[in-house]
Amino acid sequence: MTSLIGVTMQLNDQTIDDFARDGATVIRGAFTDWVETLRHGVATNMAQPGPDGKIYRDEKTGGRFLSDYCNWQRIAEYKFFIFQSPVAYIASQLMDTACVRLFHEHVLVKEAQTDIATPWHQDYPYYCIDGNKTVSLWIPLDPVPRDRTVEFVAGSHRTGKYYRPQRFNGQALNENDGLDEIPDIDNRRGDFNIIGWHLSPGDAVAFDYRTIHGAPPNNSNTTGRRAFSLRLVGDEARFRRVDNLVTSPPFSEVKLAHGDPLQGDEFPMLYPPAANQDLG
Ligand SMILES: O=C(O)CCC(=O)C(=O)O
Repeated sequence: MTSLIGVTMQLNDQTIDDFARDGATVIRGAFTDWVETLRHGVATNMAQPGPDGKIYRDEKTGGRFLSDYCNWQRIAEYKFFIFQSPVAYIASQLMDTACVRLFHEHVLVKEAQTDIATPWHQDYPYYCIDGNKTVSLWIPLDPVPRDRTVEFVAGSHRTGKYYRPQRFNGQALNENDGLDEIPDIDNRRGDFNIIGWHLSPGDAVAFDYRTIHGAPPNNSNTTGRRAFSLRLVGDEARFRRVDNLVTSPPFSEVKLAHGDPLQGDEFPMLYPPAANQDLG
């Protein structure tokens, strides 16, 4: 499978500036044509979660929160989207990079009546990479009103501060990582510049891996909240492996050493298209 040369979508300067300043921005209608494809992929993913997939349950209603990642090589629709949509070109503009590489995809589904919040966190300290050029594109596959959408602390990507990663059930990923716990943002919302947007299926929210973000429960009685979140990196991304520290995703099979440029089958080059690998 190769990228279509010329699959492009030009962002306006305001969007790029907002991303640089706030560490998060919204891109309306970027992937409307891809919603059905991604919904099919997510249905397969829900039916057959991968080895790292986690399902959290709302004990009262039975509503499920599925969090799963690194399935793009086995789910054809994810692969098709990653290689054929304008997503990598959009990422190159946001990160201002000549090259865009795949890190992984992460799928987060909150069924209707799932009273489970996604805790505030930064993605960067969970990851096995170093690099300043990073972007996730969080693409909702259902309508998401403002009070159920993913939210961001504007500017938190520029502080140089990283907080202790915790699993979505509240357990620390690594007890002794030397990092501080994230502040209690929910009880001090007025102290932070919190931004977020109501979204339609196929919109995208782009954010830097360092930006603090979280998401409320899905308290809708009828509508699920499916999201496909694609993690991309730009030039200079390097593999980071710190002894005795667990990362998420674990990428335990990857043969790279600490400090190696990110490369290999798990992390294909997506942009420019000519540099794209043929993954058959
Ligand atoms: O979808 C969610 O609930 C949270 C999204 C998130 O944390 C992410 O994409 O990094």
